[in-house]
Amino acid sequence: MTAIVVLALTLLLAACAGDQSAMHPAGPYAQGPHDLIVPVLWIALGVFILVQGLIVVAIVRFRRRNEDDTELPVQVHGNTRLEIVWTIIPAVILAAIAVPTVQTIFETMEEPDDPDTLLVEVIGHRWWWEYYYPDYDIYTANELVMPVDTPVRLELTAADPGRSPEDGVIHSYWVPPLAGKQDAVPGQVTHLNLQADEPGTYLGQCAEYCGLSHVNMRNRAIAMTDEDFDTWVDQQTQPAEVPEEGTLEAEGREMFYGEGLSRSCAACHQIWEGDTARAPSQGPDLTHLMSRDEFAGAIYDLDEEHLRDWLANPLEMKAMQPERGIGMPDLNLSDDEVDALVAYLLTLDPEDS
Ligand code: HEC
Ligand SMILES: [Cu+2]
Repeated sequence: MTAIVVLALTLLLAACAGDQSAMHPAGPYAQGPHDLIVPVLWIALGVFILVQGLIVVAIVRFRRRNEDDTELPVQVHGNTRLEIVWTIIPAVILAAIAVPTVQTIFETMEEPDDPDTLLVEVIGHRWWWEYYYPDYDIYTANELVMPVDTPVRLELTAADPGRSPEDGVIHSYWVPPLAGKQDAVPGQVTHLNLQADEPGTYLGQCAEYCGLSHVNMRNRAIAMTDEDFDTWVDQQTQPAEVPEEGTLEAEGREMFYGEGLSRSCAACHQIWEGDTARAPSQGPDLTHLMSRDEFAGAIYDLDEEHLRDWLANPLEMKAMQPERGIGMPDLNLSDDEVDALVAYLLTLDPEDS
């Protein structure tokens, strides 16, 4: 018995650990909701103790003491004064909670008036997040890179069948330490404000069940100092470098564009080399892949070993449905092909150039 209680408590507390918790707000748009949750929890605890306490008192005091105990307690059914009291008290409590709640909703939804506000377009896909920074023409995936102490205004939507074969489903954007949740709906634009007070990495998770790999649809917000953010923008706006001819990397690049493969990677992924306009692609933009820390919906560390596994066996790495056009297909690559492709992908690091 004790073991079960300890286990349950541990699991319960584990849910509050780490930095994916709304109970550790790290910016004003999370602070507002947090400052509502805490007093409401205390009020709810008070109501819980009162109601449960009365039940216990009733059970003990009015229990049937023996076979002959037929005496009923005083009946209060239909007592007008009591009815009024226990209607008014909850009504007052709910009204008292509603006023600051509505106020907070308006405050957190309002377009920030800070002229430095960064606009980012977000598209929920099965099962990863795409980011587009219209001011800089930057495409990236799964990591929302943002400057610290500056409001970020997200314009959210979800992939719809018009653009890719994925059929449209609703996702929900949620980075608990920075803001509440907001649905991302195909064919519709919703908004969410975020802001981080301190540089750091804040964990998030898609919060609306969206199919097979919903659980593998994670996300991160990375808040940087203004200086680091400017450097990041500089790097991301550079085209990818083309590897020197005759190298393994160059061979990988050829394959990326379909040479010798059953399907070209470029059909679904963009690696922008500066000679065309940047455009959205069906899968994540890979131009500066290696500037990210993790991949595939932020579930794997982005390193050589995981990339190798991903290309060799994507369907074992993540539950996807390529037969329905969702996720990355298995292209049956040989070891040599994986070697060349991985060598090329590893060059996609703006810090090296
Ligand atoms: C039919 C479209 C399609 C093709 C073809 C395809 N991919 Fe993908 N790829 C995707 C999708 C969709 C994802 C995102 C899957 C997810 O995270 O759920 C992805 C993810 C990736 C990622 C991880 C990116 C990230 O930041 O999460 C890499 C790397 C990658 N693909 C490389 C390749 C390479 C190399 C090829 C060619 C050998 C290739 N892909 C072919 C659709 C495709
Ligand atoms: Cu989702």
